[in-house]
Amino acid sequence: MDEARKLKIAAAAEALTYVRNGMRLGIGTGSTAEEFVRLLAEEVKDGLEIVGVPTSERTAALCRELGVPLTTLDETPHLDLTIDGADEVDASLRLIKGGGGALLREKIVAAASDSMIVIADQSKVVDPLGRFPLPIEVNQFGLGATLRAIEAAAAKCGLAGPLNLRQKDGAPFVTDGGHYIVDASFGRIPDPETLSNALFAIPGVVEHGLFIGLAQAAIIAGTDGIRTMKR
Ligand code: ABF
Repeated sequence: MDEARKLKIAAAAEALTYVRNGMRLGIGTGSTAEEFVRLLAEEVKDGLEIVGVPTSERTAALCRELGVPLTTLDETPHLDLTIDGADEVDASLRLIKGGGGALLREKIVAAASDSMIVIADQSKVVDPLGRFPLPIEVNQFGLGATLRAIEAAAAKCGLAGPLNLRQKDGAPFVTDGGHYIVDASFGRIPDPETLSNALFAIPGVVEHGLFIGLAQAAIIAGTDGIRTMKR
């Protein structure tokens, strides 16, 4: 097994220690979250009773395959804990998410949870955010106008950079919610709160990948062991 996967499994295993019998869980998306699902499924086989809300169709399919019981936010609107990966984490536990294309459901699920724990390897810890292009989920309607508005909003925050419409198999990538994703390479984002508010003011922006004030802890796996960052 390669070193990167070992670190993902180590972070996922530590996150599992926070899971208690009877919990309603938000279940994240991405390769680190998938390791968590695999470990969780083993515990379920051994008698752990939980229900989970998956943050993507991809995660839902893996949970079904491995026998992790699922529910929805309609049936279970209040969750105890969400465990999810991230593309970047800063020292204040502000995140960039959305590299896996599931940011809207991930944010809805995290916001419905009493707490959110991020699982990641050391390479995801940055200062400041912005090395990873910021995913912005946009309505398909009015794409050109929305791109122009994103540029203007970024400029007001002193930011600029290419906006790339995410592609898959030669066509625009479409999210589980039926939207497009624009990957914004702004570089360093010194004031994520101001950028977040500026993006939310654009009607065509459905959601963006800045997660601010949602994570209570981040379990970070490095070659020298595991550490837990807390707010
Ligand atoms: C999801 O998966 C995302 O929000 C993030 O984009 C990605 C992280 O994936 P991985 O764990 O594969 O690096 O959590």
